[in-house]
Amino acid sequence: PVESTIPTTIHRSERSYDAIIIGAGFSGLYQLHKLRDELGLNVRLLEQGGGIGGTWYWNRYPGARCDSESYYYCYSFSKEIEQEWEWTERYPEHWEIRKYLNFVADKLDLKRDVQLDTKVTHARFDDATSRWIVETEGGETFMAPFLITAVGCLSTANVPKLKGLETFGGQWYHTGAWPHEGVDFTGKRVGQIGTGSTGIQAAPVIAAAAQHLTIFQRTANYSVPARNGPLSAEDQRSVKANYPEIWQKARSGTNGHPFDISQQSAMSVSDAERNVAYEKAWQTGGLRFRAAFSDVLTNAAANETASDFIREKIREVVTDPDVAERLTPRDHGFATKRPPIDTEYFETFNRDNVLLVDLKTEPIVEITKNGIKTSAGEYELDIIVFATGFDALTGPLLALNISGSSDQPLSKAWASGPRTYLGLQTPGFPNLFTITGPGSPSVLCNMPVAIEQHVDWITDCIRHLREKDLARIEALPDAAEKWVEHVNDAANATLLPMASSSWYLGANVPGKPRVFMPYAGGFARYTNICNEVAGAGYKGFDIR
Ligand code: N01
Repeated sequence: PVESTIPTTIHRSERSYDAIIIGAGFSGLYQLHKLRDELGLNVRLLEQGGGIGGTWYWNRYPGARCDSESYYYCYSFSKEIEQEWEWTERYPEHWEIRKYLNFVADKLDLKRDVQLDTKVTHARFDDATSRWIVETEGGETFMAPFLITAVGCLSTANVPKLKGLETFGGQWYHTGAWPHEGVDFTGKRVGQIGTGSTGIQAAPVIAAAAQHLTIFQRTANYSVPARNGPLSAEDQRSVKANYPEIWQKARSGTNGHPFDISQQSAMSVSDAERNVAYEKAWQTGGLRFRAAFSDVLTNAAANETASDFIREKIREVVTDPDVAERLTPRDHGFATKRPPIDTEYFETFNRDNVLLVDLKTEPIVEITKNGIKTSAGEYELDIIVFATGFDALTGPLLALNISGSSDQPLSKAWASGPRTYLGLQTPGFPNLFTITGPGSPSVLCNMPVAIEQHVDWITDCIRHLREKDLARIEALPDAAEKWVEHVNDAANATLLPMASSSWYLGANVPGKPRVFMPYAGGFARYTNICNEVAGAGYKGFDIR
């Protein structure tokens, strides 16, 4: 079995810890290892799910696999783990990532300090004792001077509030909370809402299994072929022999991926040369398509060349020109929203059992007992799949009901958008660290690389405090103010804020403040800033 048993005996009397971590995905597990095994702290990791894996515990929808390549969607901190573990495919499927995280957790004996099925409902900083008091749905209370959230950026499912959903006579599922036993689509009429990275992965697999699939698309999306496939023994050997260079390259670039970004502007070459470069990148497949030219994400004209190349590919692949046109994105540039990668997504629309409904021309009016009713008519369905994304970045943190010094709620501190210093801390919330928090590279980076940098920084910071016999660290308002400004400037130096329906901006959740949340200034630059801050005695933080 993928998930091995975790001891359920908890020392119920022992409620005080040196640190509490929330979340048992890539972040939380590594943070536990560092604090417990390197600093010797007494740590409790609380996890809502019934197993470890974080996002990969929940996301088991058909076709769910990582868009980063397996050989670098993993930890780099242990040579032993790196050499022992074998990935089977270029892009790992969800079960293989869970298996990997279980392998790591068993190897490091982490599970004894992980408490599963434990949903945190409140976390409050007690000024009198300088401790975090964490409460759970089960009525337990935990205390520790340090609280570290490792709750991920895309873990709060966004199920749109559609009129009549409760009247639907069939089954409905959100991809981010997929039933562990799977869903049998055989003979079923399925409706899928959403064509982001998730929907684009799921649609071809659902179409192959279901009697019929209707895809409800609000915003047409670009996608590049993933070109997934098994890894050969030679691939494995070569990666394992080259890990030091791979990690060095991943950390020294803008996005934590170990591939080179072309130094050439898309505008500096002839149309023919440009097409050759895009075609080569298209054949290679995957997220590295963005790296075909240096300025795809910074120069609108350059971006348009990439967008046009993909639009042409859609027209080549999709046989019905009307369907091809409706699938062609025109309201945003390629990769200004997180670019999906796919296995036969556009080809899926050539199947006889697949129908595209364009919600821009016929919006959803309501969900009925029998299916989905748009302004043009009713589509009868047995199953509805919501591939409608997440309340990204801030959602998982706000869901914890955190209140800081003087009982200030995080929801109030972030009422007009997240305000952090380095994405690591928020003024008024002493000793609270947010791994891959808003204002850090997080989702614009290969996640494990971003996570390791944050965890290493937090660990060094806590070590520093303990060595100096200091009890409290808190981001200064001024430093956070300047950081938020810098995050905005970094975003505005790119084309990223221009995609008006992007979850980077919070635009997918009605009522959410429109603020560009991740740090777009580049991973290497960000790391240097964090190191400088620490090197200068934690400049911008109040430490006492
Ligand atoms: O979510 P999304 P996702 N009515 O928000 C539509 C990561 N990820 O789960 O664009 C109708 O991107 C919405 O339409 P619009 C990755 O970072 C990683 O696909 O807002 N439609 C959109 O089409 C990714 O970016 C991997 O107009 C509605 C879709 O639903 C992130 O997760 C795999 C709607 C949501 O797209 C999120 O991806 C998958 C409504 N009311 C995901 N509300 C791997 O690396 C929303 N939509 C494995």
